[in-house]
Amino acid sequence: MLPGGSSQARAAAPAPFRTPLPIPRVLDGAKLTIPIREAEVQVLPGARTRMWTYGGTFPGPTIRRPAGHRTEVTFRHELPRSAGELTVHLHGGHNRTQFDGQPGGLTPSHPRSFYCRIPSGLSPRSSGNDQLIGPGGRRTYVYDLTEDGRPERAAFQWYHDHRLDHTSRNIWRGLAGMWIVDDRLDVDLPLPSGDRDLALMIADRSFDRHNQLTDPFTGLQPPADGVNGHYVLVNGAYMPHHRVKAQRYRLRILNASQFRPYNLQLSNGAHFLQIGTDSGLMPHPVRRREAMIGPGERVELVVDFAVARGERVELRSGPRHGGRQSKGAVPYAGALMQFRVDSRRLPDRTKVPHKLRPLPGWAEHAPKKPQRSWEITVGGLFKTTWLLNGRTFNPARADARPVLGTTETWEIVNRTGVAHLMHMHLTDWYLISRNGKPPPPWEDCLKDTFLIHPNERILVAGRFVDHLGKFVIHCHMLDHEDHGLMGQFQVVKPS
Ligand SMILES: [Cu+2]
Repeated sequence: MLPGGSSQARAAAPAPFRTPLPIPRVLDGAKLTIPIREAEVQVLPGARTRMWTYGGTFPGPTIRRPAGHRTEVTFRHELPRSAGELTVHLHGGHNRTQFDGQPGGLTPSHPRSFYCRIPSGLSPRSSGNDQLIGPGGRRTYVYDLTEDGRPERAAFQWYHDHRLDHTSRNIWRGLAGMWIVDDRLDVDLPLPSGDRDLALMIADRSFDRHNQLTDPFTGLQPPADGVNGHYVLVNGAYMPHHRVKAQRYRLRILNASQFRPYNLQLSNGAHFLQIGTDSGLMPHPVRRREAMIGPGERVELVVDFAVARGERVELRSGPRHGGRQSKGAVPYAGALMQFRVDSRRLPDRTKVPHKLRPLPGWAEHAPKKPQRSWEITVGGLFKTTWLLNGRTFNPARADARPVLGTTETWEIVNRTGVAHLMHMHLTDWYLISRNGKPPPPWEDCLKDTFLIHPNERILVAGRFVDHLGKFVIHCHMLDHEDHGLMGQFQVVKPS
């Protein structure tokens, strides 16, 4: 049986491009409260889908804030008790450890971990359980949106659940939303803005014939534990359409899927300019015809619809031209959504400057030799798990101790037959090399999530500033992260 519950009666495929693209409401206040609650969400035509939501919608509200402006978000856990404890991670943020959405450990409602060897009897502090949100409870996360004492880089980030063993299930049920950080440099560039700045969350899901989400998570075991949904949704709708003017648009695109990568292309074969990655603007735009994003990754593209006046253009995902097609890195093939381009000719005062945001000095001067190595394997006799340096996740253990104020270069090696997407919390990372070769221009910049093919070895550098404490490093294929592929580093004071 294919993951995704193909043994169950499946929802019939709706006609494509009927539904208008949903635009999640934008919250821009300094103090926000978001209930985490069940809601009936119109995903497919017909019956609504019962989901777990941030604030009643899927995706949750988009939070948009200026860099350097302290932001407090109170999440209230109003889901049924059976959901257990929750935790919220702002992916891409330079968060303090206590506001980073730690996965936590074992609790009375989650007394055993099937895949992770977690000692019993850990204190609430060492397990991170003191930072979880219990049913009926609430927690206020404080985000400074700063890095090294200054406003952080503008970037397209997202927030989602990160609970031990249940991240994949919790996000599948709906716990994901987008987050945009703006800053002066980005806002002052003559890039498309306002309703020509579109944030798109791509996520696949499977539904039964009553339009309810399937539960594809039982019985999955590494290395065959990647869940693919039958329907690819954009902002929570199946193959929506969006009316655009014949002008340039900035598309911020997030892959919030469990396992599936998308190789983004336009159906008219047009080029676009990639201007950003996970970590915001790149040093220079890169002209491309396709851009691959795996789970957790983001790209920002400027598409000029003036060349397609009066036409319909699909954003689609298709085969890669070049690049490896390893297991886990084979992109979805098909349309994602449709743009209906207005036929009127319009002036366009936007442009994409050749210089966007320079690389920070630390990235160019990072050590070329790795101080730390992380090796991904799969193992086990009776039950297989993913392993990072031979071990599964234990919230009380940290496997690296970078010193505050330093830059470290890390090696990550994939010794499995499946591609992985490694994500390191706390800071932005600079990709130095893949298998000893310098990266292509669209990876020669800062990012926070990295595709690593089987038998590939990457070198990445990160700078540890502002925050002491424990942070996780894990695969962003959500079932992999739930099934052992997660470790921790602890930022320590200089001795
Ligand atoms: Cu993985």
